[in-house]
This record gives sequence, C-alpha cells and structure tokens, in this order.
Amino acid sequence: EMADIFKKSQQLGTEKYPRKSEKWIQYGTSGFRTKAEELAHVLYRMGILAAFRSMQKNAVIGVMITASHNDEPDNGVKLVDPHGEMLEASWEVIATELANVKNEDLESTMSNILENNKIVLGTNAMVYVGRDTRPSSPFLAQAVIDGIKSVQGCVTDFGVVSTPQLHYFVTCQNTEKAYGEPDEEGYFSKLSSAFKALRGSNYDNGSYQHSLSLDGANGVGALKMKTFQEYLGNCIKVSIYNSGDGKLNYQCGADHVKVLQKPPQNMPLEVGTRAASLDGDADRLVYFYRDTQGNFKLLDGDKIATLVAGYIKKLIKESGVNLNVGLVQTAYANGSSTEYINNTLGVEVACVPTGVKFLHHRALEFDVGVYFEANGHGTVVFSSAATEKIKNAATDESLPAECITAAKQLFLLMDVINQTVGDAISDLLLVETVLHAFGWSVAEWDAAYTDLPNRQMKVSVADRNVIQTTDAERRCTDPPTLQTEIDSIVAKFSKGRSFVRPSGTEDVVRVYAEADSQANADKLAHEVALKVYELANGVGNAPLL
Ligand code: G16
Repeated sequence: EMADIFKKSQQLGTEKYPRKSEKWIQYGTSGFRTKAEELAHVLYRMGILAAFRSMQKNAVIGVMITASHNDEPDNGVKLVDPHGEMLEASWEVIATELANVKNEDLESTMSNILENNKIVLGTNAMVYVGRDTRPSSPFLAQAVIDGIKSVQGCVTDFGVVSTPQLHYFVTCQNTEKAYGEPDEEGYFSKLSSAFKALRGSNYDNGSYQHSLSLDGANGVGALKMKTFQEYLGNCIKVSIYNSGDGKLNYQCGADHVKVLQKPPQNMPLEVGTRAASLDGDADRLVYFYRDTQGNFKLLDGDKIATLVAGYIKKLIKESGVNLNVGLVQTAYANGSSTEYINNTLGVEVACVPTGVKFLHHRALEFDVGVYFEANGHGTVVFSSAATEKIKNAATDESLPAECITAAKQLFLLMDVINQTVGDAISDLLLVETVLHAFGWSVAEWDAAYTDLPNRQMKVSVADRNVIQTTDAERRCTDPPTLQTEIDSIVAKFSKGRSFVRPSGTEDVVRVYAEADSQANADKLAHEVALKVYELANGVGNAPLL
C-alpha cells in the first residue's frame, strides 16, 4: 500500500508541481527562498516532508509560506518543529535532498526518508499551514496542502498569519494548550490581557506617552495589528502606515529602515514621535524617531535587547529570585551595544552565527535568555525552572510585598512575550511595557549608548559558498587570503570592525563594517566589499560606495 501511495504522490507532483529546471536550491538561514515561480515543486515536497516529520515526532509540525523581508515576487517556506522552533539541522539536509531530486526519483526518495528515519507511514500526521500576504502565497499553500494530503497527512490551514503566530499555534497544540489556545483568538487574548494588566489604568507615565506610529511594511503585520487593536482597546494608540495598500516591503519595513537607516515612505515623522517598523511576516521589529535636531535615529534589535534585558534584570533583583540573565547576539551587533552590556548592564553576552535557530538554542542555556539580531528579530525565553521560581515568588505571601509585586510583573511579562520565536507584535508590546514602566521617552531609551556608525553592503559573486567563516562568522577561513586582507584594511580605521559572510536568504555575500564616523564606516565597507569582489569571483559591476 505504501508503494501505491508514493507512486500516486509522485504522479501528482510530476503533473501539478513538476521540478522544471536543474537549478539547485538549498534550505538556508530561514528555509527555502527564491523567486516564487521556481518554488511550486519545493512547496509540494515540503508538504510531504512536514507530514513525515509529524509522523516521526508524533506532533504537529508547521509550514510557513513567506519570504519575509524579501521583495514581493520572492517567496519561501520554513518548517516549524514541535516546540515552535526552527527545523532541526539534520532535517534541513533531508529537506534539501527532497527538494532537489528529479521528478521520477520522488517515490524512491520518500521511501528512503521513511526507512532511514524509522518512520511508519500511516501514523497520524498533522500539519499547520500559514502564509503571508504575497500574491503567490495561496497557490504555494495549495501545493503544500496537496503534498501533505498525498501521503495521508491532515492539515489545518490558518490562511494569512504572521510567522510567529504559526510558531505559537504549533507550540500551543503540542503542549496540549499549556502554552495557550492554538488559534488567533487565543493568541490575541493572552498577549493583550497580560499587556493591559501590566499597564494598569495610567496609560501615560513620566515621559512615556501611549501613542506610537507603526509602519506595517504593507504586510500581514499591519493586518494583524488592526485586529489586535480591538483587543487592546484604548490603552495604547497605534497609528498604522503602509498598512497594505502598497507593495510589500517596498521602501518600507524593518529591513529597509535598518539597512538604509532611513524612515519608511508614506509615514510622517515629527520630532519626538516614537515609531516602529515591522517586516513582511512580522517577526522583526525596529524603532526610530527624529531627534530635536531633526536627525533620523534608529533603535535596532540591539537597543531592544538591552532595554528588555535591563528591565528583566531589575525585576529579578527586586523579586529576590535567584536567576541568571544572558543575552545572545550575532556579529552584526553594534560594538557599542556589546560594550554597554558588558560594562553597564553586567549581563553575560554570547555571540552565535546569524539565524534565529542559533540564537534561540543558545538563549535556552540561560535561566532567562534574551536574544536579538541587530535586524530586530528576537525574543526572550524563560527556562521551566525559572518559570516555576517566578510563579512561586509571585504567590508566596511570606515574601516582602516588593518582592511579590516584582515577581507578579515578571510573571505577567512572560505572557506578553511570544517565547516560541521572535515576534514583532509581541516585541512591540514588550518594548512599550518597559518604556511605560521606566517612564521613558524614545530619546531617553536611546541615550543608553551611542551606536558606532555602521554600513552593510552586498556583493554578488559566482558562488557565495566559496566564503567560509568561523568564530560565529566573525572571521573568514576561505578564500584563504581574504581574512588577512580584511585585517589590514580594518587596521587603518579607528574603532574599525568588519566581517563578511554568505547570506542564507539571498544570493549574495554580505559585508558589515563599523568605524568611528559614517564616512569611515562607508569607506571600510566599500574597501572590504571590493576585496570580496576580487578574491571571491565577483560578478557584474564592482561594488560602488
Ligand atoms: C532571516 C532569518 C534571520 C536572518 C535574516 C538574514 O530573517 O530568520 O535570522 O538574520 O534572514 O539572513 P541572511 O543574512 O543569512 O540572508 P527573515 O526575517 O528574512 O526570515
């Protein structure tokens, strides 16, 4: 019977979702990502794979269709493992194999996967599917659903949801609802009631005012925020721009704001107004404002991480609970932020390679792990022991009143946070909660430390995988002489730092540089980019300053 099912599955795949070219595609930083028209066969096959993974784990698996911050014509797919985390690394290899086999080898590849992983076909498989607002997403979602069903898996199609919502639903279901109700209503209710309870009846506090402007990147985040406002009522006023009429991520969104260090289009930015940007699937968040001199100021993932870690550390201290707080960053973290964390915040800091899966896993090693990429992707995770301790302190009447109050606040804060993955909407509520508690304006938050001027560039090369890195991507091991060259360029710049790495979501090599002035950061990035172009087979025109 198994042979028959696989034969039919291969037939459907070949007819409806054939692999049309020999082009190799790889499961990268965040799943498969490329032009939408090249993805139908990949998505069909990922439906099959998700069902297999579900059979193996005897748990719900998620499939999210999105290309996040990429341009609208792109699309992609990422798989969500049982605890809401990114797909395990060994399965990324299997996914890559399945995505690339010839149409006629589908059947045998499926059999091999089952055999190698000791999976019994027929075990109940349940897959949660979600998609972003891209025009190509409904068709690709259908491909996933057809793939799941072709191997007798069951599907719940959540339609248009943010990536973090899907992670949340998967976790809720797999914890038998201990983490919450696995639907949108459950998600909004949990987050909003904790947020409102923390806010109390004074919506403003000190220099904090309860209104902000939000750039929705013309994506799912804008849609969800509109619904969310019904739950939040008037305790926070969010004015949404780029709310869906324009092109997704075009001249707007968190990546645009972070990389170009300028405001999104179609959004007025008065001096002092607190503003934030979401990305295309609402898993990244950055803040920004215009200072009294009219300068654009960015508060990125590093600023969010330090704000949140500082607040949590304070509450832990006040509650008297003994817990360690750690912060996880990547090489993109601004040098000033790392210095601030070490010297002022007094929190342990770890550096890992780019990709939420690396940050998330490292963060789990702390009692309370705060992790953020500089691009605004991150969250906070509390170990089960930490959760227990906080809960106990919140209800232990033998403790001093201040301890109980702080523990209660921490306990509520845990419900504002989507611990399953970085979630821009949940992070926004978290930041707003901390600013409200501190009574801070956005400028007061920004004053913690001053970012070193920095610059990111992209270099197109024949094969980005010729770049190999080590030490959490901070050093390059291949091509052999590249790192020595980078070192001697960096040495010319005061406070200079630079690294290069192959992107896992785009066909480019990324260059990051920081230095004592913007002009120097630009110059440093450019010189390193030219070196990459020279030593790693650059294609097209040489990178321009
Ligand atoms: C994804 C990952 C992030 C990563 C970003 C850029 O974000 O989830 O961890 O920082 O891609 O990755 P790379 O530099 O390898 O292209 P998103 O928001 O696009 O899913």
